[in-house]
Amino acid sequence: MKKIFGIILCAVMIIAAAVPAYAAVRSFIAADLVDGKLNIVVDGGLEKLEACAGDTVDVQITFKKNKTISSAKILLTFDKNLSVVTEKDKNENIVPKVKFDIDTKQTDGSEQTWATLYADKNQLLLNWLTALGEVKGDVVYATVTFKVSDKAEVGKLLAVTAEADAEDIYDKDVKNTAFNIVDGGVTVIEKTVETDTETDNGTDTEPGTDTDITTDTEPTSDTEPESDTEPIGTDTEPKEVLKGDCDGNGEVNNKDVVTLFRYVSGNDKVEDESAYDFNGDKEVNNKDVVELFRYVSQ
Ligand SMILES: [Ca+2]
Ligand SMILES: [Ca+2]
Repeated sequence: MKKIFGIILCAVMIIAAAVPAYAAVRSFIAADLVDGKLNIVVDGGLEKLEACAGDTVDVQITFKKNKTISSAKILLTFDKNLSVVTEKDKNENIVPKVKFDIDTKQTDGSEQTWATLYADKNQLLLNWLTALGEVKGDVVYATVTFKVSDKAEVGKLLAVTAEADAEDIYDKDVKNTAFNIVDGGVTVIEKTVETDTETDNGTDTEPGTDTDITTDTEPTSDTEPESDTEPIGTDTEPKEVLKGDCDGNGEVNNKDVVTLFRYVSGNDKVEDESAYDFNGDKEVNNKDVVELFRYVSQ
């Protein structure tokens, strides 16, 4: 019996040694899912996610109890002791290291993804939609790679919280999907190899900011790219606006879909968004992207 236990223990240790370098350790801590809703779960919320100061750690956002979903725009706010790792994309642009894992086998290739990092605000905006398809079942939405500050205090929970606007979480019929958010985060653990450098220099204290769980705030209003010009043409003369012609070249085509998608994902600034509200509900969001995409696909 003891021998079998020993073998199992060895196997567990071998598996543990085989996990990637960030060596996230997970153990069940709580369950906080709500029935009848899409549950947007940040790693560390249901299972403890642990990492050492100075390590990188992958934080997954998963959809649980998902019946069907076609759009999800999620704003993450993370503790100041966390920073999003960046990398170069194909065009040598520095981009946040985000992998949208959502099951593309279920969609028809019409998905769009975008991640915008607001490093000064410790926020990351993730946007995904599929214009024609849908994704069913429990899936990983995205994986974000964070670096834990070298000065992060052992034992501290570095919170990663999520927010979403009701208008951006919807199904194939562009009907809003009720959702519940389970916030998460990374718990800082002691390094296994002791060093003498662990002096408490007290520069990393963030009183109260790392445990705030905010799910009910309006994410879009404060995450819109700050333009220094009036965003809406309140003082402009009424002029003929071609709905959906987001790049203003007089035609409505795929390029406008891309322009609009980038805009709602926080990537671009725009002076006049009157052409962007394609469905005319006085808001510019993922629904306009979908409707515009369907329009140009006809
Ligand atoms: Ca155009
Ligand atoms: Ca609209």
